[in-house]
Amino acid sequence: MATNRTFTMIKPDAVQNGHIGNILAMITNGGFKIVSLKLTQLTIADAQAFYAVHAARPFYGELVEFMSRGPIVAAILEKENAVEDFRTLIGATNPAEAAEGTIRKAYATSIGENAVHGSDSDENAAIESAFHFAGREQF
Ligand code: RTP
Ligand code: MG
Repeated sequence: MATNRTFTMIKPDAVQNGHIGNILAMITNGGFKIVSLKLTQLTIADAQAFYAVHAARPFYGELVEFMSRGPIVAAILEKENAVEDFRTLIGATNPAEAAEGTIRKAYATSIGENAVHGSDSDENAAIESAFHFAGREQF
């Protein structure tokens, strides 16, 4: 499998709860190289656009409010089989179903406030990376 990239956010709950350092450690210990990294905050319009695929879902309004309520960490990660391996490292959307050793098992507090995002395809990883990082910020 060729080395490729995925995109992640440490969500406002995990930033607010002081977990940035521990989550970045789990990411690098999991074999991912950080190739872009920033602390930033989504506006409501940013969060609406980022999660537009979920616009018809009942939790959309809550999700947009949550994702824009405080700072996040955005990062681009590189590893062989990055998208799939990172989804494994973060664990199930609902922390009650997340496996031991996953980031969500350790740091998510609910299905909505679940500590981290991971892209679900190579195509979305590229779109989401471009949403957050200019070309000169991608190393
Ligand atoms: P993400 O996109 O953030 O990595 O999460 P995911 O793929 O595991 O889950 P997805 O279905 O894409 O949902 C996006 C985010 O919406 C919130 N959510 N809330 N209240 C609910 O039932 C509910 N379901 C989903 C979560 O923050 C989820 O990560
Ligand atoms: Mg998703």
